[in-house]
Amino acid sequence: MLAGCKAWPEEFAARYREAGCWHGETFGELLRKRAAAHGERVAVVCGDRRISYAELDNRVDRLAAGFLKLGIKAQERVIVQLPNIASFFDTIFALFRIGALPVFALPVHRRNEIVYLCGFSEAAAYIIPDMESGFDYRHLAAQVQASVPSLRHVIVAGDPGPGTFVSLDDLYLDDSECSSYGSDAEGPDPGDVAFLQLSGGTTGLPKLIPRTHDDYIYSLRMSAEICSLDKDSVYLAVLPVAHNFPLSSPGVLGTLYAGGRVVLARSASPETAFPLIASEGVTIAAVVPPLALIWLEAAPSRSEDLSNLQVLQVGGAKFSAEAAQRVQTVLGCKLQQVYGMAEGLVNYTRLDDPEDITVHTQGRPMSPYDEVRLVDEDDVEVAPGEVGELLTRGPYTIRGYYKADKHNAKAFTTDGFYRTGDLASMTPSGYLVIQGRSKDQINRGGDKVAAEEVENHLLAHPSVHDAAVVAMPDEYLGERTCAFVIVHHGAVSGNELKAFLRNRGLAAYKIPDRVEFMDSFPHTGVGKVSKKQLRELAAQNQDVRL
Ligand code: J2J
Repeated sequence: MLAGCKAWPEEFAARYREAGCWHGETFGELLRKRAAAHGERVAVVCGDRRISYAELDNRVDRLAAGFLKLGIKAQERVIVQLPNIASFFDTIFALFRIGALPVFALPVHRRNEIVYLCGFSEAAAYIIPDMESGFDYRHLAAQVQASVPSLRHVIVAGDPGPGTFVSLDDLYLDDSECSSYGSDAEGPDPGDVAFLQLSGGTTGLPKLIPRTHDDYIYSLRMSAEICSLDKDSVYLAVLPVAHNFPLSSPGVLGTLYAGGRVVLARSASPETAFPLIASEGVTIAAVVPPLALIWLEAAPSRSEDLSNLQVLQVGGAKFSAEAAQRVQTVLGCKLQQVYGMAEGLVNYTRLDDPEDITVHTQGRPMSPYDEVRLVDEDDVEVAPGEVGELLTRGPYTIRGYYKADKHNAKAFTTDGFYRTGDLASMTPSGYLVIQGRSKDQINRGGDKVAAEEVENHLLAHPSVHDAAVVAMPDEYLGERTCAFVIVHHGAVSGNELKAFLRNRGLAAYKIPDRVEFMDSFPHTGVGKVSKKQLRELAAQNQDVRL
């Protein structure tokens, strides 16, 4: 396994293989088989382009050969920061095929995140679009390259500009040239890491999640089965496809696993998504709760025919029961709640569950081999029905973050359970209800913000003596961030602090929505900053000066 990654202990690996979870297949082989089975059927729709399975497989071979020719080697890390465009699939499958490892960045990430990802993963290349949503990623890449000299290549999907950046389009070799780079010759092992996914994070620096071909393909197979995907399924990707939910639950990869069709949307707005649902006959789509609210509000006044849509998946953050019960009547489709995490465990309400379960629970584990425990602060199992922290291990849940031994000792139990930091209870029939969170994170409508990361950036400001970042309730996003700040000298305004964070290259969703100044922080009995009290203060919309 890749250095810096923790494999499953052999007895577990043997169990997962014997049980048939891990089939010993790689992503490269998977695509090859789907191309053989579905040849001319459309795999990906991107704007006016319709790409068949055979074409995708061929493009992937040609790009894989191009990556090899450029000098990208097996196990090398490549930061992939692409929006919902067809090149995303060529790129990741080509990297999978040569055993190079995509590191999935989100389009919203900026200099701070990307410099860290490139440096920490010692990336060989960084792949970007030219422009997207008015933002020029080539400017970002130039800054990144200046900070991370070891980065060998910046590859641009689109116009690479005048400098040294490489055009992705130019990397596709001709069929005749491909054989000399024999991308299939030494494919990766199914037990190897296939890519690194980004964790929502609870610490000062984001963590990387190593997922193997075996474990991820198992999660796709189970997801596709639970969501009844087949070759007639049409999945609409409105969330950024690099995120674990639209990537794999069952997402775009689960859809390709099932031989279905992926329709890529550049925007999640009803104005973009609804016409696509109508014209492409979309059968399933996945959204985060704030987006579900927007779709629910827009639907009654829109004229598109949404009747093909059978399932709307909602996940990433808690969906209110009030909104959940409107999905079927307003959108005319089944609601499926999805509670998952890039570290592994994914829970689904099942398509034949009664409304009471789909509205009031966040589903149950997708695999019979998922182990789930709800424990108190001493790691003792709570009584049935009580709330506890959810611990989990299983055939597609990692045993450790990449190069993070110290953090792993805290984030995993000694017997390999991942501490999710989520507080949940379980119904008698085994469904989970998310009740809150023990981790120091803000869930901004599905976008996860690690409080410590933002606090560290605030502390870098010369006027800031101390900072504490907490969640405050929000009608649409569920939560927004509130930063409490103690200033030690000089005057600084909330807007100046926000601008300071933006200038440090922090992604926009991490910039606090509100900044409040205080003279001192409330403390707990043991002298720690009481985030509980700060959350209560933030929830009251009043002058919080103490
Ligand atoms: C409450 N909190 C939820 C839900 C995730 C499928 C779906 C989502 C993710 C994801 C994913 C929640 N209700 N329905 O990777 O494959 C919060 C929890 C969890 C964290 C994980 C998937 N669904 N959450 O959101 O890695 O706190 O993955 O631990 O981004 O989101 O975040 P992330």
